[in-house]
Amino acid sequence: MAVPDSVLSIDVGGTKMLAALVRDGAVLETVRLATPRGGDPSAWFEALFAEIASWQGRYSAVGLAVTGIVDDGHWSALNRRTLDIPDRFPLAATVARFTDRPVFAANDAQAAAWGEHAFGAGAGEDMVFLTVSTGIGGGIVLGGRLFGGLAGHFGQLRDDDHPDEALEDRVSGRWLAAQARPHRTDATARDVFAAAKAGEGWAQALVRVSAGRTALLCRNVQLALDPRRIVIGGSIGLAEGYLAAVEQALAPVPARLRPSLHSAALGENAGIIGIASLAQRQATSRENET
Ligand code: ADP
Ligand code: BMX
Repeated sequence: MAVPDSVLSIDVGGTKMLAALVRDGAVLETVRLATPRGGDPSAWFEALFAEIASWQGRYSAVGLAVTGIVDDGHWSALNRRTLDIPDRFPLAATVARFTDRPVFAANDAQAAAWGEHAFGAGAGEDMVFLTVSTGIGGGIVLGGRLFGGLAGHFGQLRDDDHPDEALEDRVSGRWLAAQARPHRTDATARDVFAAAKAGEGWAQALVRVSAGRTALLCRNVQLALDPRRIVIGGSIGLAEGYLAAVEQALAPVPARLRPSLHSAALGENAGIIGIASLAQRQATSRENET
């Protein structure tokens, strides 16, 4: 039987899980579920694999792009508010129970950085990817190399004024939703953008503050790594008006210091496309070793 050339990609964020069949940087099929945000992650994957049972036999490898840090196939949260994962959860081994294909796992934003570098707005150049989503994640690709480990976890930055609070807790979707509560009960970040578009001043002010903080982060990233491009993704980063607000906040910055910002060309698929490429590469190098 011919070996299928697609990869099963699974992206687990703090808000949503996306599963997809990906071939050569193109998404063939997708399934979306809300991230359960509680209980045993084994049950999340069991439910997800039940949902995509009909895809069995159509993929040669499995790629997992997850919020949090992955060390030797073990998954942990850096910020439990973004997603509360049991410490050193055996991610790769758990998913291997549901498939006979090789499994490769990485951080979601690092995978998305690779996707945008290879197939999207990174255009093969030195770049930093930022996702503004449930939290804030990031990935760095310099000289064609994707940095792993903690590299790019810009949402975890702290400063003197907020030593106990990660930057993402004052910028991301969770923050926008929490700040919206006095104005509208049960508001989501998406509702904030809808209200801003409808001309509501409180919502416009929240988007401006969040975008201003993202702009400052981009300015600092530029000084640290001097990438040719900073690519912005995530549902907040891609929401109407957000990138323009970040650009506006950067307008007074001297030209030599100002980053070149681009919207993620792969949109919400950056992570699943990136992890497919990384998983395929890993599977091929293992085959060559044997
Ligand atoms: P994840 O963090 O799971 O990767 P997202 O990138 O979709 O997922 O980010 C989730 C955050 O984005 C949530 O705060 C959600 O309310 C918000 N969000 C989702 N869709 C939109 C939208 N169309 N416009 C603005 N915000 C959105
Ligand atoms: C947090 C951190 C990162 C992740 C980023 C974006 C956890 C659980 N996650 O900074 O590893 O890349 O959020 O994640 O500590 P998302 O869910 O917002 O896409």
